[in-house]
Amino acid sequence: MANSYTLYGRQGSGSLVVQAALEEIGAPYERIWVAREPAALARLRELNPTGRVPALRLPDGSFMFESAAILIHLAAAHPAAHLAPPVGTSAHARFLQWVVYLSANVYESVLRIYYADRYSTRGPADAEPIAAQATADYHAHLGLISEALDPYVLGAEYSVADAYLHMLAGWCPGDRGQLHARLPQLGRHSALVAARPAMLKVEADHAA
Ligand SMILES: N[C@@H](CCC(=O)N[C@@H](CS)C(=O)NCC(=O)O)C(=O)O
Repeated sequence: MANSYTLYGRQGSGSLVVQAALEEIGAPYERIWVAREPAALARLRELNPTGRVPALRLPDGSFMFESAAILIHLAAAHPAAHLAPPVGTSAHARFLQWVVYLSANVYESVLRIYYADRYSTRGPADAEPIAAQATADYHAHLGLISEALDPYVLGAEYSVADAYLHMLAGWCPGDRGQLHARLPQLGRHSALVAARPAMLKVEADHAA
């Protein structure tokens, strides 16, 4: 589709938050699920050399990857959607802080949990302790950002950082109820974000 976005993703992957942002914006977009076959991965690498999702084709035909960068770009490109505070304000500085925090810490630890065998030259032999440390890190990172919730990451105003946190906290290994019992403000946050029409639509698409 010319003049619209094309989102490359997979069900249950980090493309969920980008899709939620596109829905909030109301921008036309095509959503493509990338298969795991070698040919599909080779095609993905032509667009995104990391071979990962999400990747986004912009309306001018260029491509970008890295979920945090995509979210920051979409919020800046569509200010009327109010997905971030105005650029240059101290509220925007805090927005950048938390989006980068989520990417560099929460997303990073969740990848160590689910791809633990990639983090040692011994492969699966070390996966168990690597995943255990990653799980501890993930909970510590979620605990830190939960301290900021009031009820959203930036206070009273929703931003796309909230959708990012909601997605990443939803990937909690084990019982999410226990996570929310330990971090009740995170449980309240999750309920608020999950009830947004854009998130309801996109979570249903990812669960279908
Ligand atoms: N730093 C990247 C991480 C993307 C990433 O690792 N995505 C996962 C899915 S959530 C993926 O593509 N995994 C497939 C693989 O690594 O083989 C981002 O934030 O976009």
